[in-house]
Amino acid sequence: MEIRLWRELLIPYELAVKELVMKFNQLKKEHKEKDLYSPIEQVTGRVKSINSILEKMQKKNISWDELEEKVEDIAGVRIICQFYEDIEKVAELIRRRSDMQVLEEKDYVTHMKESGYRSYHMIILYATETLNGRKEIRAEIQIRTLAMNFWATIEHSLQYKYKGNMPPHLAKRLSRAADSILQLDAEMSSVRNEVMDAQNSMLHQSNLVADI
Ligand code: 0O2
Repeated sequence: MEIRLWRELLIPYELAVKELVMKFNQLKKEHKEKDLYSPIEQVTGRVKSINSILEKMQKKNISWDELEEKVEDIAGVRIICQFYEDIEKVAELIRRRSDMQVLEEKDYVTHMKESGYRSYHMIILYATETLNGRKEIRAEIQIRTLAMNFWATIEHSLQYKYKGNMPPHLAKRLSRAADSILQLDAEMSSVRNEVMDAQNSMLHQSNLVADI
């Protein structure tokens, strides 16, 4: 496909990523303004590169007609949480929204992938409005803890380096590291209430200073 046509195709996806990142950051801000603990710590987004889209189409035998239905992560948003329990809170916030419709949920948090990957994925339908009018697109939202994100980032770089042929000794180490991440999240959860109290009182104080 010509580059001009790719650009045209990707316009609503670029818009969706920008809007979704802005909306989730706004949710984080709203929690803070109301002196509430925010289950959202950080939000990032990206539009999948053309090369990556082509690779996925090849790997999964996806035709051009099926592209927008079957490559569900052309628009991708990642929501990072501090604690394990926050993941479900964020998922529930998304389920209750009227501006996005959840099509599918993939729970790799309780059902870890063989690699050791943990994350909660939601595929949503999201309406965009461009010069060409209204278009509903699919987007993938990945929700994970800071610790899960640490693991996934390192593993992703290694996957990239070894192009899917990860040496077994490395895969084993990563699998052990994934167990440690699980333990770390559990330990952190046990101090969650203390941390939430501390953050709420810090927020309250900074809001008081801002009011002066
Ligand atoms: P990117 O943009 O480089 O992150 P797939 O397993 O990818 O063929 P599917 O069914 O399309 O299949 O999606 P899945 O498994 O729900 O999730 C796809 C995305 O989740 C990946 O996107 C990664 O971002 C992330 N992911 C899934 N498994 C792993 C894993 O083992 N390690 C890491 N680090 N991330 C994973 P892409 O396509 O890889 O693209």
